[in-house]
Amino acid sequence: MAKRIALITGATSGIGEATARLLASTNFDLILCGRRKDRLQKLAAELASLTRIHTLSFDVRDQQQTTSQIASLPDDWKNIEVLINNAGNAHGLDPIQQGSVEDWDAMLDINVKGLLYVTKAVLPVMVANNRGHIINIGSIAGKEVYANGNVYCASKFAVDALTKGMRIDLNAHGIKVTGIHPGMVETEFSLVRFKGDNERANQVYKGLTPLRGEDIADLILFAVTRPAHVVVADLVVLPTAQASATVVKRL
Ligand code: NDP
Ligand code: 8X3
Repeated sequence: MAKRIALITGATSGIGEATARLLASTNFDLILCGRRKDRLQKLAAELASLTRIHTLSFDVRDQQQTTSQIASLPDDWKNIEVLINNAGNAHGLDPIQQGSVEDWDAMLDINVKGLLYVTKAVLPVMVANNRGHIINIGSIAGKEVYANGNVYCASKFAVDALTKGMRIDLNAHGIKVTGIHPGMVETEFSLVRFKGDNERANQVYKGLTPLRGEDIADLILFAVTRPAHVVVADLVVLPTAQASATVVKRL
C-alpha cells in the first residue's frame, strides 16, 4: 500500500515526538513541526532510515508564518492525508483572580487559535480530495473543569467543540475527525506549566504511574488505521490510577 503523508504539530517533545516515532515505523511519510529546529533536525536524522521526513519550524500563534510554512511544502509533500493537531501546553495553574494575562493569551493563542490556523492551512487539499483525517489532541481538562484549570480547561473545551464542529462541517467531504482526550501523560507538559520548576513538575506524577507519550501514540495509530468506513470520534484515556480530572490514587 502507498504511504500516506501525516503532518504532526508539536513533534519536538512528548506525545508528538512519540507519535512521530511510531508512525515512522508504519506506513507514513512525516511532516514534523515545532519551534525548536535543533530537535526537529535531530529527530528527522534519527527517523530518516525508516521513512521520508520533512520538517517545518514555525510558531502556531503566528498565522502568517503557519500559512506560509505549510504553503512552502514541495509538491511531493502537499498531499497531506492525516493532520495531527497536537501542539499545545498549559501555562500556569492559578485561580482566575490571580491569573496572568500572558499565560491566558499563550493558552488561547496556541491551543485554540494555533490549532485553527494549522487546520485552515491544511484543509484545502483534504477538501479537494474529499478525503483526510484530522486528529485533535484535547484533554480530560476539556471534559471536566478543575480548580485553577480555568483558562487551560476553556482552551481544551474549545478543542472539544471544534472537533465536533469540524466533524459536522467536513462530513460532506468524507473527512474523518477524531478527538483524543488524555489524562496525565508524563512529558514536558508540567515543566512548561510550572515554568521550568522541575520539583513542582515531578510532584504531579509522584506516587502513580502516568501515561507515556507512547500510550497516546498507540491510540493515534489505531485511529488512523481504521477502515475507510470507520471513524473513531472521541476517546478519553486515563492512567489506571486516575478516575477523573481530580480523583487520583497515589501510593
Ligand atoms: P510537551 O510540552 O512535551 O509538548 C508540547 C509540544 O507542543 C512541543 O513539541 C512544542 O514544540 C509544541 N508547541 C508548544 N507551543 C507551540 C507553539 N507556540 N508553536 C508550535 N508548537 C508549539 O507536552 P505534551 O506532549 O504533553 O503535549 C501535547 C498535547 O497534549 C498538548 O496539546 C497538551 O495540551 C495535550 N495534553 C497533554 C497532557 C499531559 O498530561 N501531558 C494531557 C492531555 C492533553 P516547540 O516548543 O518546539 O514549539
Ligand atoms: C493535561 C491534563 O489534568 O493536567 O491536559 O489538565 S491535566
